[in-house]
Amino acid sequence: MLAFRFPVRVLRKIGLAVVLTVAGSVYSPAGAQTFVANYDEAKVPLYELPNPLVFADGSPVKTAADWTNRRRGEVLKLFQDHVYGRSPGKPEGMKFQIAESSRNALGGKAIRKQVTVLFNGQEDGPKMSILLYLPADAKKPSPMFLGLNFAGNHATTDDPAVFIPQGWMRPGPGVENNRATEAGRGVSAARWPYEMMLNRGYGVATVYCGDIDPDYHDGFSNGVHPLSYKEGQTQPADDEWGTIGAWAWGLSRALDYLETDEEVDAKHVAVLGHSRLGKTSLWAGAQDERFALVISNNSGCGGAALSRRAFGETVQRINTSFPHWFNGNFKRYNLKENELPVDQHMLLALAAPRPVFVASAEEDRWADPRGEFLSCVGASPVYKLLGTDGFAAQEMPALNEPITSRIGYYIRPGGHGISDVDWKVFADFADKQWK
Ligand code: GTR
Repeated sequence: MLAFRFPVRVLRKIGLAVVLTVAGSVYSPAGAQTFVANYDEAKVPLYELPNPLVFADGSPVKTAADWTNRRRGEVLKLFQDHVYGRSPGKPEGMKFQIAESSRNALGGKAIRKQVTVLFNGQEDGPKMSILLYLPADAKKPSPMFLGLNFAGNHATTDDPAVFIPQGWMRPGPGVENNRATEAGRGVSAARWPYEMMLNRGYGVATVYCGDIDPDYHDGFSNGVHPLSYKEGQTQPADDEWGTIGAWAWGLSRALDYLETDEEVDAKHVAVLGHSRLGKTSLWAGAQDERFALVISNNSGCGGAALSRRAFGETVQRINTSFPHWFNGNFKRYNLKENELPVDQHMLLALAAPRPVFVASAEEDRWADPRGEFLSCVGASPVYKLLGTDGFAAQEMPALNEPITSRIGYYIRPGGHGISDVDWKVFADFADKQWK
C-alpha cells in the first residue's frame, strides 16, 4: 500500500500539467469536469494531521489556559487566513424591526416573530428576515436552535403568514426566474420540524441564506460583502470572507437579535446547519463563542470532514464548483491538502469546551462520513485538555447509535439530507448537555 500511495502524492505535488489518475480518481488541472471521486478507503492518501496542541513556534500546549489564551487564537487565525477568511464585526447602526408577530401561530402552539435586520440601519441597505417560533406555553425564556435555510423562510413551513424572500434564489420548486413564489411555501417543511421542537421546549429561528449572500459567484458585489469594503475596494482580499464567512457572520447577527429578545434564552442557542450550511454553522460556532452548542449535519468537505483524506469531495473540487464559498487563499491548497496548516478536526476544536455534534449519513459518501468521524477523534484531545470527556469513541459507531460525549456523533442510514429523525437526535443531545 505504502509503495503505491507515496508516488501518488509526489505526482500531485509536482503538479503535472496532464490528467493524472490518482488514487482511483481522475483529476484535470483545468477543473472539475473530469473529476471522479475516490470512494475506496484503501486509496486514501497517507497523511498526518496537524496537532492542535502544538503552538506555531513548536512548543507544546500544556494547560487549558495555554489553549484558551493563546493557541485557540492561533488556530482561529489559521482558519481565517487560509480557509474561510476574516469577517468584520458587528456593524454600527444595525437595527432590528419586528415586522410581524403573533401569539397564536401554528394552531396555538407557537409565538411567531418575523424580525427584519437592517445591517447598516438603512431600509434600502442589505437586510435579512429572521423567522422565529417559540413555545407558546413557555414559562421562562426558551432555549433555541438557529440555522440558515436554502429556499426561503416560507419554504420551511406551510404557515401562510411567513414572508417570501424578494431576492435571488437558486432554481427549485416554486422558484421562477430566480425569484421565490407562493408555490414554494412549505416545500422544505420536512427539514424544519417546528412543532416537534416546540413540544420539546425549544424555539427555532431561521434565516434564508440568500438574504445574507446569494449563493452564486458574482464577484461579491451583492450580499453583505460591500458593507465592509474600504475606499476603492471591489472584492474581498484573499484572506477575507467568502460566502460561508458571510453566512456565518449573518448567524452572529441573528444571535445579536436573539440576545435582545426577552423570550429567548440567549445563553442556550444551538447553531445548526445542513450541508453547505453545516460548514457554515461550524464556522459560526468556531468564531462566536456565544453559541452554546454547535451542530453539523452532513457538512462534508470544508465542514466536518478531514480535507487530507480527499475522500468524496475534495478541496480542488469544491473550490472549482463553488469558488465563492471559501477565501482566495484556500485555492492554494487544491490537490495540496497536506500543505494546509489546519485540518477540519481543528475547526471542531474551536468549539471546545462547548458541546459540538457531527451527524453523518451512510450513503452520503460525497461528504465522507468516516472523515467526519475522524475529525471528532482529532478534536478530542483539546476537549479533554479543557476538562471535558472529549469524544467517547475510537471506532465508528453502528448506524443510529449516537455518541453523546461533549463531542457527539452519529451516522444514520440513508442519504444526504436532514429531517425530524436528525432533529430528534440533536434535541436529545441538547437535553443531555444542557439540562
Ligand atoms: C454539494 C457540495 C457539498 C454540499 C452540498 C450542499 O454540491 O458539493 O459540499 O455543500 O452541495 O450544500 O447541499
